[in-house]
Amino acid sequence: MKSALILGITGQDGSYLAEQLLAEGWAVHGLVRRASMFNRSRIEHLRAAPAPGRLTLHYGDLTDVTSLRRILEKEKPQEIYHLAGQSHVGLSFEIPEVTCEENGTATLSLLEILRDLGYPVKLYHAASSEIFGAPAIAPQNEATACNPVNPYGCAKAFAAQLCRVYRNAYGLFACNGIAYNHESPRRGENFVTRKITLGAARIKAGQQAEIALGNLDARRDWGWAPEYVAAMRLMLAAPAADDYVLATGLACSVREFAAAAFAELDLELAFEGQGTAELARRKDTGAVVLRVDSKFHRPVESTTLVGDSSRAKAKLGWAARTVGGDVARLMARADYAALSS
Ligand code: F7E
Repeated sequence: MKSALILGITGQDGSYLAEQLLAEGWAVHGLVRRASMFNRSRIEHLRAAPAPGRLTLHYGDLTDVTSLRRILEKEKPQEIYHLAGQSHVGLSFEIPEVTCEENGTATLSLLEILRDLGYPVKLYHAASSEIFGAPAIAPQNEATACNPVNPYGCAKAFAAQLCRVYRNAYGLFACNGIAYNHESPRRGENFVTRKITLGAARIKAGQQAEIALGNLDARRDWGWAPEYVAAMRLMLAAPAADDYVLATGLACSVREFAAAAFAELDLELAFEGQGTAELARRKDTGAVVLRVDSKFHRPVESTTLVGDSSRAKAKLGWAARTVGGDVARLMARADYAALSS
């Protein structure tokens, strides 16, 4: 039986990936942190239902190198998907050291383990569009220079470059998925898309009165997470290891994303900062006001992040199909359906 290890199995991408691998009969191993409260809601259904493959969870931690080495030596997975770490860009300004330890140094430790492993293994590393930060060109591709503007982007750039070094120096099959934002109803609630769609669903259900956000004009290239997870698998199935930009190629603003989500639930939306007369008119018609709170602003904002996935299209036959507003509509519908069931 083929087997894979997923670091970050309890996250959005890890849970979709585990589903896909188990459905194809793979044995799946996942690393989980011990915590006083379980954080396994995204994979609970996989643990409960008998899967065609086999799911085994191991206690461990990305920063506990010895435990990671033991799991790898014992289970000998053919594929490793490294999706774990501190994933919140805004928070990386508050906890830069943990962010760099988990996203940077821990990746180096993993590469060192793989270098000594003694059997061939394939590694997918979840790099990020944040390595480009404030890029000189748009759209970005695999050759675009790194220019991170936050601790998260710095750590990801460090780790992505080390994957390239280990690929070139030791022939390790290590791939970087330079993924742009990818979302789903399993997205954490402190990312802007989910904050919006869950907020809209709760407002519709009468459980919440308003949503407070940060920079409404920030633009992101938003895609659909299960499609990005499929790309990870294609990267490891390719004849040679390489880096790939995974993106839709289209960006929309937070404001536009919110408008699409609210319209999907037939809610009228008014933006704070809209001309006073227009705001008053909209409030009179019962529109929900989207408030701006400076506590959600970042010290520096990444700019013009939009990706060119031509290489993934040419070499893997992969292209994103679900884009921006479609993502907002799917998420809003799913969040409302879950609340009303
Ligand atoms: O912010 C703006 C915020 O936190 C998106 C991670 O998966 O994608 C993700 O990072 C934009 C930013 O995602 C709020 O300033 C406005 O411009 O949802 P986000 P992110 O920072 O783009 C990349 C590719 C990754 O690799 C990361 O791991 O939305 N924004 N108002 C807000 N953002 C948040 N979180 N909350 C707000 O209230």
